[in-house]
Amino acid sequence: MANIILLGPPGAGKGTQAKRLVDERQMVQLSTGDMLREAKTSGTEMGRRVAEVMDKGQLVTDDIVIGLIAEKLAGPSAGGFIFDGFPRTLPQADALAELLASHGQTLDAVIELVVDDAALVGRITRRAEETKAKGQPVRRDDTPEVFELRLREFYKNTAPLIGYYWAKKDLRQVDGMAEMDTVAAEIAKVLDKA
Ligand code: B4P
Repeated sequence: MANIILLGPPGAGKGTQAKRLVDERQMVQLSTGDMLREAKTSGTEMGRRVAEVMDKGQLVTDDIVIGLIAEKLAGPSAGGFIFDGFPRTLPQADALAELLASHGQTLDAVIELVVDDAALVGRITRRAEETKAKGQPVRRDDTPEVFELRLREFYKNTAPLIGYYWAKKDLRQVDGMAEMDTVAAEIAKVLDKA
């Protein structure tokens, strides 16, 4: 059993790889993006505030996101937790360390998916086009304009976590530019050593 973080810019493939780990290793995916999208549709005051922030490409406040994760950590962890899109700020990283310790758990690896900016924009544009072609609602933050802001938030608030986990010797880098199966195989190698 291993608890891991998938770290990387928006569109790096965190959600894509987390879903494979759920199927292949019975791990539990904790995606703050999915939790927040669910909150958006809840019709509550919190959901309305979350929608406003996400649709502008900004980060939701730490207290809301940490609260969502704290609730899930009390549940079953099966093959281990995959933190997908969490933490995204240094206070979130500190909160995660405390939460794991309070449940007698450890963090086994932080996997950074490395993808260049041009490829990220291409993926998000493609996702929006494919979703539209299927007649499904397109994510409001999957426009080139909002994506630009999400990327800026990443470099400002989330990229410092790379150095933070590097210093703790937890960071493992995986080439996220490769095909999905190749990325999955590289992640599997990290997990097998964790
Ligand atoms: P998220 O839901 O986490 O989403 P994401 O950044 O878009 O990306 P992900 O990396 O999961 O990309 P995916 O696999 O889908 O965040 C959305 C928003 O929620 C944030 O902007 C923020 O507002 C809020 N939020 C979430 N967590 C928060 C937190 N902790 N604190 C504060 N706010 C928070 O892949 C994208 C596309 O690429 C897909 O179409 C996929 O098919 C394709 N793809 C994936 N891997 C590929 C590969 N190897 N090659 C080619 N294409 C690939």
